[in-house]
Amino acid sequence: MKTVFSPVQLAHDPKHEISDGMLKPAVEIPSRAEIVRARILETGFGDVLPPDEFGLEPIARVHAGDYIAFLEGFWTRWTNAGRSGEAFPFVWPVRELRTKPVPDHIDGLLGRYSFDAGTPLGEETWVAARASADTALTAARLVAGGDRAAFALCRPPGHHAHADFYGGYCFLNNAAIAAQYLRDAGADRVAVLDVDYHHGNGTQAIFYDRADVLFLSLHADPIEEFPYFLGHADETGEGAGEGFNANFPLALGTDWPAFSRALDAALERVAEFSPDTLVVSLGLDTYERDPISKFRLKSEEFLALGARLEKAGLPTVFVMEGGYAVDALGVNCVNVLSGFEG
Ligand code: SP5
Ligand code: ZN
Repeated sequence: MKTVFSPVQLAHDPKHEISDGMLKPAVEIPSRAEIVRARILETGFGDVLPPDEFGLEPIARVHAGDYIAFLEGFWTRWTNAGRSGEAFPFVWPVRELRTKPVPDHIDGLLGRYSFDAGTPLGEETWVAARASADTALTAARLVAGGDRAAFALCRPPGHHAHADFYGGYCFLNNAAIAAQYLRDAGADRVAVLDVDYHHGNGTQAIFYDRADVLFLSLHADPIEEFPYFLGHADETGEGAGEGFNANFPLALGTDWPAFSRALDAALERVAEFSPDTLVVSLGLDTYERDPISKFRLKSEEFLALGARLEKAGLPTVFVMEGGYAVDALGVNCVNVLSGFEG
């Protein structure tokens, strides 16, 4: 299968994140994408193509206009406010506070359009996030055009980004943008299966009231893991979307046997839904040595994950999400893709 990747995605190069109550070295870093690309080339897995430019229209099918304008204009406003270096929010419109009117002040804007303080926003974030969305869109176009599968080597990742706020290292929801693109290109039903260690809160929220996009997520139980406030098993969709959202929260320490049982259950739901296309939010942070995560998948087991996804028998768009054990990320990611190819 083809891989899509743009070096523009490397421009987002954060130095720090706020985690464990302090400024720590950032983990969502450019070398993540570089090591995956290197592994694809070294194993001769397939061609690596640059993305096409889709403009803002397919992004605006998923994200709010004011949020897109915020991201686009952020760096100018930040520097005009006399700030430099990467930005972090520290105040949010939770519960009784108001989301409207949107504040003029840069710190109010940051809080309005984010949900965590763990996601550095810098000068090059917007250009890299757009390239990452173009990467997902190009992979979706390949599959819409008849390729059995394609791999979008996205970075920054996307699945934590909601329609109008960022967080969890994510700014534009690449998988959601790809799923909506597939719908607009003629697919009647699209399933998004998220196998990242963390719940795909953004993707869930974007499609929560819709019956045309089934969202399923396997992840660490939010009662004890980020994003904490979404991802429980009783979230099944609302309105027309009732029954079209499925969460599989798993215990910390989950290994491949337990993970693969949940995967089988999720894929059974996918089969009942009978989608035209499958989008896989491919996080590799379920790996046993991931520095921020607590599942126990081994490198060879990612081959089995890919093989199991192939058995669904669907045209498949792989969209990279998390995975922070950089040394092993290339092997683990390409193991999923080559397990799929068999
Ligand atoms: C795309 C994705 O995987 N985003 C994950 C965002 C997680 N952000 C919170 C990280 C908290 C890390 N806590 C580290 C504990 C080990 N010292
Ligand atoms: Zn993750």
